[in-house]
Amino acid sequence: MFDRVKITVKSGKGGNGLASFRREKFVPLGGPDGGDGGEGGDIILLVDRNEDTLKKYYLKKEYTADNGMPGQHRKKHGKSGKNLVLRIPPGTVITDITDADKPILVADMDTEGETLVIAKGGKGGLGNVHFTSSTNQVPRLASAGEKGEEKVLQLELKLIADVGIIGLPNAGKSSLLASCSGAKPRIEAYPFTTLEPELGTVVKGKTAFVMADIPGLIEGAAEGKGLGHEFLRHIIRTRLLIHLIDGSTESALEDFKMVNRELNRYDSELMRKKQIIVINKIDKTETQDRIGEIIREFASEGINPLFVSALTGEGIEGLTERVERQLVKIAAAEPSEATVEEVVFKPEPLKQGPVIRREDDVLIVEDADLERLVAGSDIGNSEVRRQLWKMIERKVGIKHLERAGVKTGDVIRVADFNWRY
Ligand SMILES: Nc1nc2c(ncn2[C@@H]2O[C@H](COP(=O)(O)OP(=O)(O)OP(=O)(O)O)[C@@H](O)[C@H]2O)c(=O)[nH]1
Ligand SMILES: [Mg+2]
Repeated sequence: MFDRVKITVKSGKGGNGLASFRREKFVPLGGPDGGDGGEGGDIILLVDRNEDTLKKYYLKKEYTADNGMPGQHRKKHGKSGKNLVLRIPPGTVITDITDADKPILVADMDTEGETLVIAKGGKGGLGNVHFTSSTNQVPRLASAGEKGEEKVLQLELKLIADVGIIGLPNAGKSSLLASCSGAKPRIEAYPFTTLEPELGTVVKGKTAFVMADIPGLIEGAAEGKGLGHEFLRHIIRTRLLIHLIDGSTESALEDFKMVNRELNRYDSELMRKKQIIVINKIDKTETQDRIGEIIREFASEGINPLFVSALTGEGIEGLTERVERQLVKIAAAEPSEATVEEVVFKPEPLKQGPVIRREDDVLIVEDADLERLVAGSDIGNSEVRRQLWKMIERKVGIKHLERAGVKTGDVIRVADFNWRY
C-alpha cells in the first residue's frame, strides 16, 4: 500500500559572495562593491486535503530545491533559490531517518495548510563589501554560500482505524458500527447519511480495535460521483475492510462487484487490502427468501460471506471474532516498525566556534565561517592569502593558537588554505 515511503530531500546551496571593486572613470580601483550570494531554496512540507495518498512519493523519491545565485557587482544580492513545496495528505507522520540507526520523529502533520521547513536552504556567502575595515580598505575576501541540508525522510500515513466498513449507501454501515461498538452514528433510511467517518472501539475480551464507518460509495465514485474521492483517504488508512452488502436487494453480488470495481479504478493498490465480506439485514424477509441464491452466487466467485443483522445483533459476535483473528494475522505479517529513539527535532545545528587540533606540524582550525571564506576567496592570490590570514588571526585569536602550542614554522590550516606561522 502507498502508506509509508522513504524520500530524500535536499535544500539549495547559498550563492557565493562576490569580491569586486567599483569601476569609475579615472579611478583604477574604486571601493569594494561585491554583493552577497542569494539564499538557497528551502524544502517545505505542506498539508493539503486534496492529497489522498503518498503515491506520488513512490514515483519520485528525490527532491532538490534551487541554489541561490552568486552576488553581483554594485553590491547587488544574488537571487534566492526557489523553495520547493511538497504537498502531503493530512495525517502524515514525518520521521528523519538520515541516520538509519537513530530515527527522529519530526512532526505529525494533521492540519490543512500546516507547513514545516524540513530542510533549510544554505545562507548566501558574503560579498567583499563586508570585509572592509579601518586597516583594510581594499578587501579581496568573499565567502562561499552555505551548503544545503540533505535528509532522508520517512513519510507515513497514520491509520484512522484498524477496520473500515465499506459498501453502498444504505447498506447499514453506520448501524453495524453502532451494534459492534459504543459509537452512536447517525442512521437514516436515505443514502449519504454518513459524510465523515465515525469511529467506534470494539472491545473483545482483553483486546480492542477501532472500527470506522466510511461514507457510502457509488458507481462513478472513482470519477468523483457521490461523495467523490472522500472515501479513498479513509480506506487507505485502515488495516482491514468489512465489505457490507444489503442482502434485501436483488443485486447483492452486483453491488459487491461494483464497489470493488470503483476501488480498483481509483487505485488498484486498494484491492490489496483484505476484505471480510458480510451480508446485512438478515432479519428482513426479503433477505431470508434469497439466502440460498446469495450463497450460490457468492460461492461461484469463491466467496463464503457472513450473514448478520446490524439491527437485531444476529451474527455480530461471529463477525467481530473473525475481524479480530484477521487483525492478529495482519499484525504478524507486518514488518516491525523501527523504534524511534529521539523525539527532539533541531531545525538548525548549533553554531560552533573554532576548534583547533594538531596533526604533526599542522594546526587544523575547524570553523564553518572561515571555511566558507576560504572556499569563496581566490586563495591563489598572495594579497588574498595575506588578508585571509588576518581574518583567521582575528577570529581565532593568537591566544588560542598559542594555547594550542603554535610555534614558528608550524602550518595553520583552514580547509584548503595553509599558512606558515
Ligand atoms: N431491517 C434492517 N434494517 C437495517 C439493518 N441495518 C441497517 N438498516 C437500516 O438501513 C438504513 C440505512 O442504515 P445506515 O446504517 O444509515 O446505512 P449506511 O450504510 O450507514 O448509509 P450511508 O451512511 O447513507 O451510506 C436505516 O434505515 C437502517 O435502520 C438491518 O440489519 N436490518
Ligand atoms: Mg452511514
